[in-house]
Amino acid sequence: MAFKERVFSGVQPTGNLHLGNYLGAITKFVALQDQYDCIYCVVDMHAITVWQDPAELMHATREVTAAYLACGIDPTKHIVFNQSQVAGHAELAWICNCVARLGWLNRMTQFKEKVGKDRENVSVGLYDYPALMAADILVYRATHVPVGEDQKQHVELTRDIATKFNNDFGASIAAHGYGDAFFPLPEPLIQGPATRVMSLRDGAKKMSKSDPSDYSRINLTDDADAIAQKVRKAKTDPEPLPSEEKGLETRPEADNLVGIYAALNNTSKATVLGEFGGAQFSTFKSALVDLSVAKLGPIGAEMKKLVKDPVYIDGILADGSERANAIAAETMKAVKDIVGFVRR
Ligand code: AQP
Repeated sequence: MAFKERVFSGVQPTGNLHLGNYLGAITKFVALQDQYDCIYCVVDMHAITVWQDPAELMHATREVTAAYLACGIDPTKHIVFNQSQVAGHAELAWICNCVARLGWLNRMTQFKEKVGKDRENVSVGLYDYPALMAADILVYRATHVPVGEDQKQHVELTRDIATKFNNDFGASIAAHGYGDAFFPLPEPLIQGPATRVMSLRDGAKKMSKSDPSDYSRINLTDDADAIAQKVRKAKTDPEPLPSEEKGLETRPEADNLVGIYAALNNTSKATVLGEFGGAQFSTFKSALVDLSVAKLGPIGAEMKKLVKDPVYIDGILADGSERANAIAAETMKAVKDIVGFVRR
């Protein structure tokens, strides 16, 4: 069955939006606007799977919205909203819970990495995060999901849930006139030289909002001085840059910085090495500072301006939520019929 092409993705309002979120996700969101109908969500229900201070959660929700706008997402042509304003996410998550198998969730590496040895004390919500993410995508019957590499497994789980729903309820789906499949199998869109941006302090660790060291990441709201300091202090090795990509294979920190440069400059690692091969890190880092400040400076400034106007931001989220809800409510009506829930 052919599905209408639609993009869905989201970012958690958990503070410290960073270069990884920007290069791995938000730049992709912006680029896809020309080709698809896009729905971009601030996933505040995902955020509370770990404790969030309520006032900070509200601020962070507005800040992620400001980042979307400052990076160039058009909320009039597309949909920008926060998850908790559309009840369909939670409603469909329950159905996804009942379709997903425990063994599938037990395999999720992000959960294992996040909880470490503290498994008994984390929230049930954190464990169930991927089922809610499946609902986020499926409630819009989205076909494409731009994400960083770390979310690939969750999109694959979404495909498994969609497949099992389509199979389990196949007869009911056909009887209600939806053909042989109600949910599309969404494609993860993970491309380019910075799908997994690493910590500036440790080339083996993902750049992350929750890293205790602020020097591990470049935040979207960092000013030019902070960006320069962080790039200059970024861990490297004593060798000059190689001229070929192969030379980066055993040098994770160098590989990361070259990938960041390439992504910010919209080019490939090979092109960057063509220019900087043989150069010392001091030369390359100066160029990276200039490029980062040129690209991120205007975004940070616009974000700071936008968050000063919460009424404007809340208006964008309210309008987006209304339009998102119209789509989600249609899906939920159909899902209830398919599952066999009596409804008004
Ligand atoms: N380091 C990264 N490189 C590339 N993409 C990344 N993303 C996150 N980190 C990187 C992508 O950004 C989008 C939004 O992420 P999120 O906020 O929903 O969740 P996250 O992956 O848990 O982000 P963090 O920063 O890593 O938070 P913590 O510290 O809580 O673990 C997603 O598409 C993600 O792939």
